[in-house]
Amino acid sequence: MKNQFYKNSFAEYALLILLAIRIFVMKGRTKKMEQLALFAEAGQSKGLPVELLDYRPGLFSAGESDDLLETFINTTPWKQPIQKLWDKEYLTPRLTAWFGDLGTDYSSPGNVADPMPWTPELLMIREKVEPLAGIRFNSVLFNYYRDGNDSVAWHSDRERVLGKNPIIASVSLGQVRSFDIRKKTDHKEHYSVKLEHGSFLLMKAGLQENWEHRIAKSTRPMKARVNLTFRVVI
Ligand SMILES: O=C(O)CCC(=O)C(=O)O
Repeated sequence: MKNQFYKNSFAEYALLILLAIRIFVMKGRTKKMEQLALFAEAGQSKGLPVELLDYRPGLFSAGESDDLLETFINTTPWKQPIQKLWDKEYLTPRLTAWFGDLGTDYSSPGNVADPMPWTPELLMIREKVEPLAGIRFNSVLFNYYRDGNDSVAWHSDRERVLGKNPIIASVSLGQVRSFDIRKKTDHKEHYSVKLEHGSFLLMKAGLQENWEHRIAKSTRPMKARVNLTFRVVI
C-alpha cells in the first residue's frame, strides 16, 4: 500500500517536471521564431491600439487593386539603394521609388532622392486617402517587396524632413504581409496587422515617436507586394 503511494506520487512528480521542461523548450522556440517572422505568420492582433493605427481593408476593389499593382510594378523606375550599416555596405532588401511635389526631396540614410512627378494613378489614390487621414500629402514613398526575402527592418519614420509626429497613410497592393509594431521601451508590447490587397492603414501621430514597425522576411512562398506611404515633407 505504502509502496503504491510512493509509486503514484513519483509518477505525478515526474509528469510535472516533464511538463515544466516542455513549457521551457516551447518558450525558447517562440523566441527564436520571433527573430525571423513571429508576427508575419500570425493572424490579426486583437485589440489594435486605435489611437495609433486605423486599418481599413477594401479601400480599392480586387479588380482596381490588380490593375494598380500591375501598373506600378511595370512602369515605376525602381531603385535598389545601397545602405551603410556599421561601415558595411549592402543592398536594401526591396526596391523603392519616390514621387511628390517639386522640392520634397527626401533623405534617409543612404538614400537621397529627388521626387518624380505625380502620375494620374497616384493622384487618384491620394484623393481617396486624404479625407481618411484628414491632411494633404505632398509626397509618396514606394516599397516593392518582390518575394518573402524582401523586407524592411525595425525602424520608425523619424527623418527631420517629416517633422515631429508625422501622420503617414499607407496603401497596400498584392501579397498580404504582416505589418508589425512594437513599443520602443518594451518590445514585449507588440501588434501585427495583415495588410491585405487594396487596404488602407493610417499611422497616426505618436506612432513614430514611441513605436517601431517592420515588414519581416518570411520563409513561406510570397508573391509581389507594392506599398505606398503618403507623407508630408516640410
Ligand atoms: O511596406 C509597408 O507596409 C511598410 C513600409 C514602411 O515601413 C515605411 O514606408 O516606413
